[in-house]
Amino acid sequence: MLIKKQTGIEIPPSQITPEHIYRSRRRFMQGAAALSATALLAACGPQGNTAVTDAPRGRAATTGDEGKEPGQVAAATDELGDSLTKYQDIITYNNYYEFTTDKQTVSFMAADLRTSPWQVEVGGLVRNPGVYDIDDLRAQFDQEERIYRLRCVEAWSMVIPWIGFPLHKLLAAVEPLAAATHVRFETLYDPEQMPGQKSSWFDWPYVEGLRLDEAQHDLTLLATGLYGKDLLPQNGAPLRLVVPWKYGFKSIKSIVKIDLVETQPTSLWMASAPNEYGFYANVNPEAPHPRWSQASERRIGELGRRETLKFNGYEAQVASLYNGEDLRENF
Ligand SMILES: Nc1nc2c(c(=O)[nH]1)N[C@H]1C(S)=C(S)[C@@H](COP(=O)(O)O)O[C@H]1N2
Ligand SMILES: [Mo]
Repeated sequence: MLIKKQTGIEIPPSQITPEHIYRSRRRFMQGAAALSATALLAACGPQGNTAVTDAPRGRAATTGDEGKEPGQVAAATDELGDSLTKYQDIITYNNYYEFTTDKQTVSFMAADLRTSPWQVEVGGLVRNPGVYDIDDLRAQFDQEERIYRLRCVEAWSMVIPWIGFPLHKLLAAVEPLAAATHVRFETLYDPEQMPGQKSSWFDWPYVEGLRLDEAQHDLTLLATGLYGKDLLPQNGAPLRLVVPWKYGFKSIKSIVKIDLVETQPTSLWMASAPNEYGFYANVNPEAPHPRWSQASERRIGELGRRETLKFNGYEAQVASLYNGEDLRENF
């Protein structure tokens, strides 16, 4: 296996937007429009249902370029003015234990993961269970760009321009039953393709969960791409969750199953180290991990450290989800 550190051509974020020639990214303009709203993080209410009966709009055009260059993005910073992390860093510094625990080797190990065809089973306590082809998900739900901070519990962070659609749109389409209180997500289980799953250190497949109101929050995204391109395997292709106010491990990759359930799901991390990883995992600088502080973080691409923000900087949007709850107790 080839293990070498990649050193791509570095493009300053400030140059990405204007100079790049627009390359047939379907719905890019809608994405840009959605971005200006989400970049300001204004009112984050549900935006209405997208019915299953919507006419398919055809397959997303891919760039046909599996190379290591970023595609078009709509802004060079997040809403706090922080620069986007370089594409090269986002695709070469990864956590994906199904392949390896070595962050700089994941991209090589995961390169051949078959991400097409791909189906996602959505069921459990819903009125309209269904099996969705990834192409249908892309076609049925408008793909928008969302620039989010990603904060790993290991205390490094990035700013990533995702492409995807809010989970609440898919939930509205399947219609959760009144008894549903939580959403449970599962990653592909395929030890032949994912050699890390042969390790008995973890109880595979990777599982994560959200409370239903968290899952329905407009910030909660199902991502299909980043930097204007389809996701690469190392980032969780073809479909991964992104919950920007929680530690990165909640943002489960390569999802094959989404279930509405009536009890709090036990995640892979809760099962493997219950004293270290809780269900909520909201970013909280005042609640240290048992083995290290969470007060500051290392932004990939920057020197030095920066202070960690409560709820990863999304406090205004999400604090009301936890009114009256003990955030240190619900770690
Ligand atoms: N299936 C699966 N999802 C996963 C992980 C994993 O090991 N397996 N790692 C998590 C962790 S710890 C982080 S920080 C993020 C990293 O996402 P990135 O590699 O796209 O930056 O993915 C999360 N999702
Ligand atoms: Mo992480």
